[in-house]
Amino acid sequence: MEAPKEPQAEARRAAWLVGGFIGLLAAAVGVAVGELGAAVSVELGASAPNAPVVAVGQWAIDLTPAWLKEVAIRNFGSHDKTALLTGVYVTIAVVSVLAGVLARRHLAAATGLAAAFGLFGLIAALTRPVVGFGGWFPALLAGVATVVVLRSLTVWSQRESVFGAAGTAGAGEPGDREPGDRRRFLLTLLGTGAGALVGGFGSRAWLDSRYNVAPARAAVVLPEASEPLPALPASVHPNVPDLEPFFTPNAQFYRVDTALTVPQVDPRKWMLRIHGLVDRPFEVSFADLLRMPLEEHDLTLTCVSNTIGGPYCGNARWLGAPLAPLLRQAGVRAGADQILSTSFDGMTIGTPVEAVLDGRQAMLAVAMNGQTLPVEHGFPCRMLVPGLYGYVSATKWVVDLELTTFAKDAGFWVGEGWAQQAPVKTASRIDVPGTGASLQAGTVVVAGVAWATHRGVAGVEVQVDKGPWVTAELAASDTPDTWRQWSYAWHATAGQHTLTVRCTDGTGTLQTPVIQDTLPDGATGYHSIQVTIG
Ligand SMILES: Nc1nc2c(c(=O)[nH]1)N[C@H]1C(S)=C(S)[C@@H](COP(=O)(O)O)O[C@H]1N2
Ligand SMILES: [Mo]
Repeated sequence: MEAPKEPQAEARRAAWLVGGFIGLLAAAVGVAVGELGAAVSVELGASAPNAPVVAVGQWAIDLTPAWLKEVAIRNFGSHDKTALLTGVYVTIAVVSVLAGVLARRHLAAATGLAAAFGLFGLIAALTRPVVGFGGWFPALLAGVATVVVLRSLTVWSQRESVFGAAGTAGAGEPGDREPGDRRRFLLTLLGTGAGALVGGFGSRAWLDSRYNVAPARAAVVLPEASEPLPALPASVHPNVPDLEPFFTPNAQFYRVDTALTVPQVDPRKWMLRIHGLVDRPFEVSFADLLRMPLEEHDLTLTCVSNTIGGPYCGNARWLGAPLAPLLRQAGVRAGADQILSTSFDGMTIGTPVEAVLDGRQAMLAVAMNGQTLPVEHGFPCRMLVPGLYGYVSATKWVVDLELTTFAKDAGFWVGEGWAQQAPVKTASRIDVPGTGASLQAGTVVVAGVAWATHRGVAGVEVQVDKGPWVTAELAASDTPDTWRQWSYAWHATAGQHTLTVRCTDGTGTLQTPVIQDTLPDGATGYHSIQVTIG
């Protein structure tokens, strides 16, 4: 009774092994052909090529509910995109192994599964905000390639001469089959795998080099501002070790967006359209923009997803064209209460017209801290409006400004449950020492930043345990649109201590202690840290 089981079990194992491997191989070919398709579509002139894997990942981002996106941003930080793509690849691998095994018994069903997966990629590509040849063509190609490889390798592997009709691989009698046929089959598997690797990575590399605006960005000659700002006095920064600089270096500046791959916008083709409820719609090219009188402005940018004490806040010196004169040139009609901006990658952001026209320095920025706008931060051009969270004002890779009404369409984030109007809330943060630090008794310098963008910061106070609030020393103020750094020399005594910070904005309003989550319009509450003094 026992003996016949053995070959059967072995056959099953072989079926899983061979089937699973064929499935994986078919998927690898599909992914590689998708990359190749994206590369070819760029050569054929597509402006927004999207390998199907990226389209699926991007689609997943768009489908993710706001709260989950929040969790992802918090837990993965800027690695969220890598994590997501890894998830897509792992899913593809698992499904393809299953399809490969299934194919050995039910080829039609497995074909259906592979086709459905390909269709999924196609739908993901077709529902992107920017749909074009570069989206559907690679997905279609990938789906077809997967199905063809899965079917042909499965059928071939089941030939008597390769692994036998029932998939009985292994030790069989050598006389049964032609060893040459099996060798040819194994070589084909190997060749297909190698081809997928070389083709996939090669296409990706080709795509990255062809579809890459780094050289165009490097070639931009930035004009001077009409009235360049002076260098700031050293007194804007308390000289405390480990406290970040007053201006956040571009490489350290936080990044929050829904773009899985950084949009590559060719400045020679870039056009900004200003239209909608205006008397005189017009378009500006990048060259036009650089010829306008540009201004410099120091501005702190914050994300509504920033939790209390969180890192999604940065300060930079921006250079750009003031936005208000452009709106006046277009002639905003009565009733238009919103600028609905659209980015190259299809993001829509709604900004109150009033905020842009009330005298604050809203701008179309082209440079950040003296460098051409980094690609991740919106090259060639992004919008900035002092005093508003990024999701209602700071459109990166902006290509379109439509004057409209909030009642008609309030843009992407509002559809996700975030508030329509979102002025930056007053916040303060202890950066030094870090929470959990162990320090010596004596003078401990506590320092950090506080912001109440566009209202300015008038005071910062620190509290030790349940003690009285004591005034911290404020560094010099730049403008009300920037954060303000502060420090406090604390006479630390032995034991565990909690330090808390709060600030008062330029209108004299104290930061609220009420704890509120980031959804729907920004977190509130005081930031605290714990330290041990020895
Ligand atoms: N095109 C585009 N622009 C965008 C976003 C986006 O997802 N896509 N995110 C916005 C949000 S939520 C913020 S906080 C800022 C962040 O800008 P940064 O990445 O340069 O720091 O960009 C805004 N502009
Ligand atoms: Mo944001």
